Amino acid sequence: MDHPSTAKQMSSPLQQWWHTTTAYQVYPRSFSDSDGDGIGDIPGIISKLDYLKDLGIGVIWLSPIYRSPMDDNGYDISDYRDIAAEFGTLDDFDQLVREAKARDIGILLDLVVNHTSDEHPWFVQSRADRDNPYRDFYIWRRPAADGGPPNDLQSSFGGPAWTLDPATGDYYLHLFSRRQPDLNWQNPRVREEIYSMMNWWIARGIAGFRMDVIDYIGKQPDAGIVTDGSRLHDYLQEMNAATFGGRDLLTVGETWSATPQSALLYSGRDRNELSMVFQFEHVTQQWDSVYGKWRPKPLDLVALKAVLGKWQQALSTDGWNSLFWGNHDLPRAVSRYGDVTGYRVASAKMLATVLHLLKGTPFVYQGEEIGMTNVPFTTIDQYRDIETLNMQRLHVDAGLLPEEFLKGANESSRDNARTPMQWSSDPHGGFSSGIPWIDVNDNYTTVNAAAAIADTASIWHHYRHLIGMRKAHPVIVYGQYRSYLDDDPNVFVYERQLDEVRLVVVANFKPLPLSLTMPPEAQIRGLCLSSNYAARDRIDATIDLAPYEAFAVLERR
Ligand code: TEU
Repeated sequence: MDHPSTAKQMSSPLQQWWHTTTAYQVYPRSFSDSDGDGIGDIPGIISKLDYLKDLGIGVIWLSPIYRSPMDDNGYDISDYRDIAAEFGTLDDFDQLVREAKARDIGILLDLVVNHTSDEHPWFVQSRADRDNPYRDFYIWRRPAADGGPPNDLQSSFGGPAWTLDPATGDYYLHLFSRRQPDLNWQNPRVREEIYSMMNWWIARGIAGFRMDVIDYIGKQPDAGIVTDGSRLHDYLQEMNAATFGGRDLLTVGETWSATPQSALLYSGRDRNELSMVFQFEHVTQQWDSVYGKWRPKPLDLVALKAVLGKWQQALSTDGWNSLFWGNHDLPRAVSRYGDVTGYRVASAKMLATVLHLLKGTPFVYQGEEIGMTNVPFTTIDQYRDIETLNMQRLHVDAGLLPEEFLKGANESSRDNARTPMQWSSDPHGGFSSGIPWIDVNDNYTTVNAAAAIADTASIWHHYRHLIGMRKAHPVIVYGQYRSYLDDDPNVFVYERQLDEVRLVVVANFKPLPLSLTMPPEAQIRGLCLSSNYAARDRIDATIDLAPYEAFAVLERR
């Protein structure tokens, strides 16, 4: 096979520290509780930094830790410049930044600036009267002629995105819960306040930001436009110039609406916007067209490969990909894409292999590295998530049987990702000495970090190995992507190539042994870089794969 030798074009001219790093998402409420109140906290995170250092992590994304009434677990902020009491203090935070830095780990804050809490002083002022100087910090509209909401925009958590406020008789916009009023980004004072707050955190030594629903900030509610509003990219360029631009920070935007084309606008090298975005096409393509994630379709590997491959190609010479299977809003990766009944360990390792050898920055969601699974809650009372509880009410009111909703929630509720981190086989998985705010998954007695570290064949050691390989092999970071056997519904086969080095990755997505005929270009001999069964150092014309087997062979010409 004749590969175009375009090394210059492929080894990105602007190498960044976050190209070789692996990120880890901490959901503070569920990570580690130091004081026994059942809620994770910052001292708890500090106590686990060595664990993350051992895993090889270079940066931690913290879900929100700011002061908040916790209507949406901190994605509703009432004070951007303070820490929620249950998580600790600003001193704790400064100590976290220092201790992480001492281990070469950066801290990313979650920037939630599409909306605030309704308890934020800006909103308290804003709702007080029409002439208040803060009125225009939020989005207020007169009722429609019939007294109803100004238009039919819907909240992500169900129901209208407008709520009537009795104080002035106007409606305010909230694209999430009614306790999360949307900020008015068209108001320059709002933008100045946000930028000044960002600089305040940057001065405390953070490594960057994950930006919550950042594709919403250009919204044009009167036109029914939520994502990709006409001024979205102007705002991001303005933000970049006013805050993190030129400071070597990592910025990653959460953009459910992103396409490969818009991803280049966000992360293109001459755009001065963000380092990268989280794109969700591989997630949403598995949702039902009517019931969305509450009725997910069975995994379609051909479609999944097509989406991942499309993003690899589209951002191959400009822009940058993020890589992830899970986060705090998504089901557990091994439950969604793997097999937790017979092949939890093999399939979790297979998924990690496929993801970590792609081009982009991998994000590991807490617990993924030990193969934590969805939680089989048996009653709705065990759920805590506002989205799940709202949706349950709406669906059951509309006639769905509660047990049917529960089935969907078992597969798709955000709480699957939010049960406490399983550290050991101690009570409550070693997460807390008190009663956790949400039930621990019963499988903590076998699925836990202590057991995983003690077993060199564990999922944890596999992650650690892959994270280390990324630092050692530029082909993983910068190699050109090419796929094979695109129409095969069982296996994912791809190649990465950089200069004289080639890496071929083979992964069986099925709980069955398979015999595979490999195209001549994918047959190579070299070094086994990763495997979840016996090591392999060659790919011949035919190969037999074990259930969920995945391996990678590196060849140097
Ligand atoms: O999520 C954005 C978002 O659109 C989610 O509501 C998503 O559609 C849903 O969770 C998918 O199941 C971000 C945060 O990640 C999420 O935790 C927050 O609740 C939300 O913004 C509001 O801040």
